[in-house]
Amino acid sequence: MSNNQQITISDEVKEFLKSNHKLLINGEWTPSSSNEKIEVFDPATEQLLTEVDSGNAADIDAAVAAARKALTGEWSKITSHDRARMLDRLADDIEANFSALSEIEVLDNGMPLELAQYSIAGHGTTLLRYFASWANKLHGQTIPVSPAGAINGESLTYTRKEPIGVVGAIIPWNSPLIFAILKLGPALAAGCTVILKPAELTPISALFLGHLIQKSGIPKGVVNIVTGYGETAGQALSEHPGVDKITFTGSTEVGKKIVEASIGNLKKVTLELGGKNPVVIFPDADLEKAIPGAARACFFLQGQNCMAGTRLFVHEDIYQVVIAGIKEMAEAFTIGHGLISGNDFGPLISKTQKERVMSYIDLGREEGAELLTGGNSYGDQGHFVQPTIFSNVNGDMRIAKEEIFGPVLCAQSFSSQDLEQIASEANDTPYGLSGSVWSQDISVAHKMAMLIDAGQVSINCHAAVDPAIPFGGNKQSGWGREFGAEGLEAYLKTKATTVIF
Ligand code: TAP
Repeated sequence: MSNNQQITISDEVKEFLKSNHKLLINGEWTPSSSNEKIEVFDPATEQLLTEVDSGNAADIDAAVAAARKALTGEWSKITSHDRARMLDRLADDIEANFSALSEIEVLDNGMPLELAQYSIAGHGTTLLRYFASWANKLHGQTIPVSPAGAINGESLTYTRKEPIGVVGAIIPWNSPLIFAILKLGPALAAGCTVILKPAELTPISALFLGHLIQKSGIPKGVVNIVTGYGETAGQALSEHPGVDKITFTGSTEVGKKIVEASIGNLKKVTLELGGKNPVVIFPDADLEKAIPGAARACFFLQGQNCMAGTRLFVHEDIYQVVIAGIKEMAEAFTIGHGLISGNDFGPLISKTQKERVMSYIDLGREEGAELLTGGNSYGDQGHFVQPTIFSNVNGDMRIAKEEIFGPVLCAQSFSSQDLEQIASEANDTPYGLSGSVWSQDISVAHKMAMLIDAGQVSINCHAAVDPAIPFGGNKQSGWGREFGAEGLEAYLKTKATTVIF
């Protein structure tokens, strides 16, 4: 079994990979003060792609100083219409570099090319334009009040929306470019300045974006990009007294460290964390849609997706049909390098991640779940793991509760008519990010959606994402919401002003 297929990398991307990648601080590409480098590998071939600078606490200091200065400098004087135009210009430039960015995302992360293209065009630039269109619509209210001290109640109170300040944005490796854009879009629309810390495993698209930001007209120091390790650069950013807010996407474990590190100056914190999301299929569901929907819900991005529907609950009357259909789809994926046309299932991000997923597969066998398909790594190079399905899983098993972040579906049947009982099983994890319900009965579907304890639930689809739909987790899946008006609000603070005449 070989996955040693020859790939072609465009000259433009080859040139970019060869360049000397530094940190973007105060509008200049600046070498890290440590002179240390991080090697970046293609997860499908394990070949070295490039090296980037490893930023440390001193570099974070410099980036925070630049962002603080920029916050009250030229950036604060720019009209909101011009802020919107700059974000639109950045979206234009992303579109103009669509091909190179898609290729970089595949090389860096391993996702199939079609998925990279879809995510950049369908989410990335759409997100940026969505938030650009908010930049000139941020306003407060006038409030009729009679505060103590007002003579005859003659007073006026109004509120202003002000940028929250300097934002530290720490992002994961599973959709690197989209997460960079998701943090930058609302922060810049709100008038904040940013220090972006990409994941050590996937820093390349953020650096490419840095070059586009330099051309967009956004003033120097407004966006700073510090590549580096979480324990050094990420920790320094979270602790820094000059940072007003941390917006973090990543694991629940690191999210808790961010909260602890932020206590010093009581930073505002937004957390988008892990998930272990239920997919509940009722006997009246349209199986033509539910079966492929459930397969994609789990195996999209090889399961390295916080919204992955990895816990499948199917009514016993249709359990065998649904499981057989998903198994057929899982076995039909073409595994291989994302740049080879036709491959629709890529590698996991790293050797560590592959070992972690394989250890959960071993655990599933030990816990007595029935392995229906997959269960092995794949090929002689790269971090590939076969799409894997466990049947007859029960809620006491660790594979049913813990986030695996890989292509492992844990399926179980239910016989109950009692929606509250089904929901209590579906909700029986520390997470509450996402979920889906499949039924033709609108009462059952909506009631079940209400009972699922998650930040967003989809009916007859899974993981419906749009820049306007609030997105975030309950329980240990996070704090706050991104996307939509709530996502923007997280980068604003309200000032109330009262005048007594
Ligand atoms: P993490 O290990 O949590 O890493 C996320 C980011 O935090 C990386 O940039 C990482 O740097 C940095 N980091 C690590 N330790 C840190 C520390 N002590 N202080 C500050 N920053 C630190 O997550 P991951 O493995 O990249 O991504 C997988 C996890 O992210 C999964 O749990 C998944 O569910 C979650 N995720 C959630 C969402 C949403 S929207 N809820 C979306 C995608 C992923 P390094 O790269 O150097 O480690």
